[in-house]
Amino acid sequence: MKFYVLTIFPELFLPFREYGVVGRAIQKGVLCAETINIRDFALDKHKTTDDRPYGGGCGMVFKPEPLAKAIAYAKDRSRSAKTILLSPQGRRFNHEIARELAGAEDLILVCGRYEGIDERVCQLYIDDEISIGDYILSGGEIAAMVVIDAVARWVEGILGKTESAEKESFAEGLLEHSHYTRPRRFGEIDVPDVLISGDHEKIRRWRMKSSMIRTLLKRTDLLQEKRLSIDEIDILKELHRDIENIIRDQGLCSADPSSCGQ
Ligand code: 4F9
Repeated sequence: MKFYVLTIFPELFLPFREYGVVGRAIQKGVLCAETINIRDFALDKHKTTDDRPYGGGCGMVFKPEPLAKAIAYAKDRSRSAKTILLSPQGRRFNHEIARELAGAEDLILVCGRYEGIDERVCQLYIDDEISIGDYILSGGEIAAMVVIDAVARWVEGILGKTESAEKESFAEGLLEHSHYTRPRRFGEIDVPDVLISGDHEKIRRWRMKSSMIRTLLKRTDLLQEKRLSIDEIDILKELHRDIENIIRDQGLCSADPSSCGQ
């Protein structure tokens, strides 16, 4: 899969392309992220890429010509590529969109700067707009890195055998279970016994429960949207019983404090 990243700051992508999962994928040749400097397509000797807004007001606007020429150059290199603008006005990026984009051959990512890009470039050249959240960044570059990183994880041959995007958090509609590694005791907290028991079925169920508890506490919305499996419903019922028992015991306590030894 190939990304063409259109930016006035290609240097920002240098370390990003060298390290981690993205760096390894590029080295293996499964992923390509080519930066195209929009400034190279500026028409004047000062290589200007911005101009004052028609109608007045503060801030500058990305000039249409260099941007259009840079997009045309990328399109020439890959005729099937979709052109995506990173913008706070786009559809909100999530793991489903990451998965969808990973199915594309090539993508052209346009990183805006200044107050925005000339509307006519949007109308003529942009196929899709993506936002990574409701805030204004100083440019689309960091958003493009977020998109490339998340999309890359879904591309065949990028994650190792032991890491699988399918099994990751969100793919199954739940948050991931808690993780532990050595030492067995840290900060006076022990690793749960079940994880040392060697009983794979118990471990699987413990992880499922941990995942359900985390999702329930931190992202109830995910749990409400998900179609739960029979096992997952069982775990929720088990948690429900646990909570009811706690409340019942507390109830007894407040009704008759002496019964709790107080
Ligand atoms: C892009 C913000 C994507 C959020 C681009 C200024 C942006 C952004 N998600 N902010 N330029």
